[in-house]
Amino acid sequence: MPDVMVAARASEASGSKTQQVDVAVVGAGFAGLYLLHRLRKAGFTTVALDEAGDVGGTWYWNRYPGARCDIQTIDYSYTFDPELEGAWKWSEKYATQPEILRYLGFVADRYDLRRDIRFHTKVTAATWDQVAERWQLTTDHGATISCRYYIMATGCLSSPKPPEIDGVKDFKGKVYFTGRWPHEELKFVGKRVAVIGTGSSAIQSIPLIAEQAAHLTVFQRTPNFALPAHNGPAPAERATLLESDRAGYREQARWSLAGVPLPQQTVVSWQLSDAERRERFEQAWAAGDLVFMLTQLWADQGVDVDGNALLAELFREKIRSIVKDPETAAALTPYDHPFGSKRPCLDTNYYATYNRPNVTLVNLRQEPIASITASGIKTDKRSFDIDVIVFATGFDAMTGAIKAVHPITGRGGKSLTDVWADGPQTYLGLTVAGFPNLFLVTGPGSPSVLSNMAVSIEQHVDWVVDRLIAIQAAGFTAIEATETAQTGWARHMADCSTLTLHRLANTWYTGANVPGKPQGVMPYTGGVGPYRSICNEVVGGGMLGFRLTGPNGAEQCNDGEIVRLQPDVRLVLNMLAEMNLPPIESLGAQGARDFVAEFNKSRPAGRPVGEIVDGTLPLTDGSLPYRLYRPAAPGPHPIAVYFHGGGWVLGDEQSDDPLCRDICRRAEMIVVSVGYRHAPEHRFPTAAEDGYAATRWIAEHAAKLGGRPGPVAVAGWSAGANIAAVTCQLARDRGGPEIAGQLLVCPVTDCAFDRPSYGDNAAGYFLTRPLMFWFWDIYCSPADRTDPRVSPLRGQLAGLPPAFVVTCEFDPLRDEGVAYAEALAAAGVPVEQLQARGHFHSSFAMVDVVITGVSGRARMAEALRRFAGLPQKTAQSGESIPQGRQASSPELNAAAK
Ligand code: NA7
Repeated sequence: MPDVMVAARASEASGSKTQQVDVAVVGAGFAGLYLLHRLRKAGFTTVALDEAGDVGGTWYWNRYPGARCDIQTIDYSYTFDPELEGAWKWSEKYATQPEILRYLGFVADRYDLRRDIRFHTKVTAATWDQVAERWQLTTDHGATISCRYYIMATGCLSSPKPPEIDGVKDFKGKVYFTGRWPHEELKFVGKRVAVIGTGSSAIQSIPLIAEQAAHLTVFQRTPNFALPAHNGPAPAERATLLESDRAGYREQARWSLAGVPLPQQTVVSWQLSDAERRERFEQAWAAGDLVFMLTQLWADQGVDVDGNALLAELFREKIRSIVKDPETAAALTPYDHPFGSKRPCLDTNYYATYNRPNVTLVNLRQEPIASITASGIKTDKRSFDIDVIVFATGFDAMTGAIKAVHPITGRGGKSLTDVWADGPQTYLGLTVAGFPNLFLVTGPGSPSVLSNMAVSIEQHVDWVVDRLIAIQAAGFTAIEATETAQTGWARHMADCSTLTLHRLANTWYTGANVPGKPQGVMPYTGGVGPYRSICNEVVGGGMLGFRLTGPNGAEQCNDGEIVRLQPDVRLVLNMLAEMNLPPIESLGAQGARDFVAEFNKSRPAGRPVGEIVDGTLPLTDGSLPYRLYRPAAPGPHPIAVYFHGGGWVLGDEQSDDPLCRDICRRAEMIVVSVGYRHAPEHRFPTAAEDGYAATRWIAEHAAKLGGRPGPVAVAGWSAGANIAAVTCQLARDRGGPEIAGQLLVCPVTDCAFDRPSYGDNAAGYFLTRPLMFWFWDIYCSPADRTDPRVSPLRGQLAGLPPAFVVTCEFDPLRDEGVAYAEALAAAGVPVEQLQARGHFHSSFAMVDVVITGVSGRARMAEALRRFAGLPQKTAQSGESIPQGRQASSPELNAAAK
C-alpha cells in the first residue's frame, strides 16, 4: 500500500500535547498488529509507533528479490481468529515478501488497526517515571507519549548490521542492503553486481540477481547449508491436515518444539543403517521443509555432534553433486559448524547458480576483502570492478532492534544498554529486572527465532495482555521481574543451551556476527511447548518471580526460580507424570520387575560397543549371569565390574544396558555387569555377598575374559552403587581382590532417613521416599540395617580404594551420598565428588534421554580411566566435533568438550 494512503489513515497524534495511553507498542509487524488487536479488545487505550511507512515490520523492509519466509506459510500465519484464517488463502508454500506484506495489510484493515499506529515515528527516549508509575516516551515525530505499559514488538531481525568494510563511502556505484531494500523495482541488467554475504537473504536473492546481471560476484565468508524450497502451491496433504482439524493442528503446533506440528523424533542415528539414513535425507530434501529437515531425520541430529555429522555429510555430498567446478564446490561446502547450529537456508537454484558462466564465488577465507574502492572491491589478492554492491550482511539480531529504540531508562535511572552490556538478561525473554511495566515480545531468552515466529508471537502477546488484564483487576499498577527469577532464568537458558549444538557455531544466534557484541546463545533452546508450559507455571505459581505493586503500598511478590531441574529432566518427569503410572511399590516385586522391563523397552537403544558377551560365573551355591561389554579398540582392556540399580529388588545384568555401553565406550574399558540375586527371594546379605564373590571371580579371571590382569574397578548406580561400596570394604577386609577404584552413582549408603534430601525429595522425582522404604523393607529387616554390608557409611572407611561419588540434587539419596564421600575423605581415601545440579536419581542412567548428563558421564569415565591408570582422553565419543577444514575448528573442538 502506498505510504500516502497509509498516512491518511494512520493515527493522528501531532501537536505538542502528550498523548496519554494505557499501552504504547513499538513496532507494527506481526507482533505489534496482534498486540493492538488484543489490547484494544481488552479495553486498553493504545498507540503503536513504527519508523516504517506502513505495517509489516521486517516484511516492510526486506523487499530484496526472492525474499520469502522459511516456515511454510500455512503455519506462518495468525491463528487467533478462525474467521481470519478462513478469509485468507495463501497462494504458495512459502509466500513471497509481497504476499506476506499484503496479508499483514489485510489484517490491519480487517481489524482497523492503522488508526492506532503512528508511522514514520521513531522513539528517541523512554524513561520510567517511578512516581507516576508510567513510561514517558519522546519521539522524532509528533507528540510525546505517557503510558502505563511499554511493549517492544520490535522483531528479532530488524536492525541491519553496518557494513564493517572500509571504503563504502568512496564507492561510486550503487549500494543496497537487503534489510533496507528500496521500494521501487531494481534492474540489474547489464550490471556487474557484488553480493556480500551468504546467509538466507543472499541465498534467496543470488539466483534472481544472477539471472539479470552481466556478472555477479559473490563474496562469501562462511558457507551455509541450504536445501531446496521446492516452491509452489501449499502442499495439499498439509492443507488437508489443517482443514480436517484446524483447532487440533494449531494446538499441536503450540505444544511442539519448533511451533510447527511435527512429532518428536525418537529413532536415533545408530539404529538406522546408512541406506535408511540416506533414504530419510532424500525424502526431506525432496520435501523442501526446513523444520522437517532440522528435526525429523533422527533424534540425535540436533543434540549430538556425531549424529549431526552424519546429516551434514549427506548435505555436503549434495553440494558436490550440484556444483560442477570442484574448487567452487569445496568453497561452498560448510565444515565449520554443525548442521542447524547456524540457520540453514531454503533456496531455489542456489548451488546450481554457481554453474552459470556469469557467476563467480570469492572465498573470503582465502582472500579477505581489503577495501571497497571507488570502482569496486579489492581483496588481498585481486580487484573486482563492480557497479552495484548488495550487502546481505545480516542483522544485529535479537537485541539490536530493542537497543536501537534507546535510551531506555528504567528504575533508578538504569539504562538498558548498560544492564545488557555483557549480554541480554531477561526473565522469560519477556521482562527485565529494573524495568517495570516493560515487556519484550519474543525477546532474547524466549524461543523466538528458533521457532515459528507466528506461534511464539501469539503466545507472548496473549501472555502479556492476559497479565495486564489480571494485574489491573487485582488493583496493581506495576509489575517487575525479580533479580532471583532473572538469574535463575539465565541459568536455565545456559542449561538448555548445553542440549543443542547452537553453542558450537559463530552465528547471529550467539551474537558472533557483530564485532564486539557479547556472545552467548540468545534464543531459548528448550522448545516452544516446554517454554509455554513454563510461562503458564509462572502464572499458576502466583506470578512466580514477579513483584506486583499498586496504590497504598499494595505489594505481592512470590520470589523464586521457575525451573530448577535440568531441562531434559523436567521433560522426563513431566512425561512420567502425564503417564499417570501407578506407584511402583503398589505393584508387588514381580509386578514391578515386569513394569521396569516393559518400561525399558521404550528407551533409546544404547550405542554400539565392540562386543557383548553373556555368560555365567560360579558361586559356591550356584551361579550368576553376567553381561560383558568390550570396547571396539583392540585389548586387553582394564575391567570395571558394574552393579545395576533397582533397590536390591528390580533389574538384572541387562537393565542398565545403555549406561554400561556408555561407560565401555567412554572409558574404553571392559564392563562386566553382574546379575546379582534379588530380594524378596534372596534377602540381605545376598546381594552384597554376590557382589563381592562376583568381583573376586572376575578379577581372578580377567585374562580369560579378555581383560587386563590386575586390579579391577567397581561401579554401580543406586542400590548397585551400594553393592560396589560394600564390595570395596569386603575386599579390603577379606584379603582381596585388589580394587583400583570405586565409581558410586547415587549410592545408598545408610539406613537413616532423616537427612534433608529424604524430606525435600520425598515425592515427585520418580525415586520417592515410599519407594525407598519399600525397597529397604523387602531387602533387609530393621535389625540388620546398621550392618556395613548394607549401610557402608557405618563401616570402617580407612584404606578403601579411591572413589568418585555422584549425587543428584533432586534425589532422596543425595545427602547420604555426600555424607559417604565426606566420610571417605575424612578417612584419608582420595575422593572426587560430582554434585549434579538439577538432576534426579535416574539422570545418569537415562543415556541419550537426559542429554545434560553427558558431561557428568564423561567425568565418570575419566575417573574410571584414572583408576585403571589409563591416560586422560582428550575428546569423548558423542561430544567430539567432526574435524573441520577451517580456522574455527579447534575452538569448536574445545567448546564441544
Ligand atoms: P545472516 O544469516 O546473518 O547472513 C549474513 C551473511 O553476511 C553471512 O554469510 C555473513 O558471514 C556475511 N557477512 C556479515 N558481515 C560480513 C562482512 N563484514 N564481510 C563479509 N561477509 C559478511 O543474515 P541474512 O539477512 O542472510 O539472514 C538473516 C535471517 O533472516 C535468516 O537466518 C532468516 O531467519 C531470515 P558469516 O556467516 O558471519 O561469516
